[in-house]
Amino acid sequence: MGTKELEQTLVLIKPDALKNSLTGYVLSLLSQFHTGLRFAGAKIVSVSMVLAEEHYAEHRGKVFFPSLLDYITGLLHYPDEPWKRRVIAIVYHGPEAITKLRDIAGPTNPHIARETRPGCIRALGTVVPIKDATGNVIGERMDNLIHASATNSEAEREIKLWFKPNDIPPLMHAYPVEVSKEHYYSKDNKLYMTYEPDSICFVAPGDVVWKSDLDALRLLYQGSPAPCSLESVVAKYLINI
Ligand code: 3AN
Repeated sequence: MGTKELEQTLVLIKPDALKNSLTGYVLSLLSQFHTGLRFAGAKIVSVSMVLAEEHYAEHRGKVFFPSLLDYITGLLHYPDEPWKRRVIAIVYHGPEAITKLRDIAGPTNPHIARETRPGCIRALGTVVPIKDATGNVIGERMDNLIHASATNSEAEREIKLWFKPNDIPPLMHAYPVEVSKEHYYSKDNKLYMTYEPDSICFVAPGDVVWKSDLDALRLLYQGSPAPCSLESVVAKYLINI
């Protein structure tokens, strides 16, 4: 898979869309009738800081990064109601899924979306000033309702970050999987293959795992450089735990 005909893409319906009750509207714009795309996976996610940081890793260090994390984890829209802090994560599958979803989402900045693409989803978003501790405006945050993967490689990284293979019907798997023969445990961001007190077992023998994750775990366990971090592998196993 990964060809234009059988692409997959990750969509996140973000906390501002949930708060403004736009979920149904967004889902109907993305329906098979309108896009020709099918659901491959869907889940309601309470986004942890680790998952947020991994998802937005490319923006680490930027002035808007802390605010972006507070936004995607739902802290900003539901400061006093933690149970409402959710994101709807969906994998869409079908021809030119990435381009179609980016097109319906529209430009990143809602102001630009309104000027250049009225009718796109992000035209309904807002831009919020980011202030420092003394109240000076130091940047802006874009509350743009929806995330859609930008490229094929981003889609692969993001789908594997948010979804386990078992969250997606086997016949719709876009990436190779492997059955683990080993246990893998995590504690304080360290990897173990035998139980340590207070560690979490995130992969057990018989579990179906993305092959690239198992390859990364083997390298990380040997202390070798791996193409992704331990956090990015573990994050999906800790979703909603
Ligand atoms: P997109 O979501 O359109 O792919 P990315 O991946 O560059 O855009 O950015 C991810 C998110 O980070 C955006 N959805 C937006 O919320 C935020 N963001 C990106 N660039 C900026 C910026 N220059 N100022 C503030 N927030 C930004």
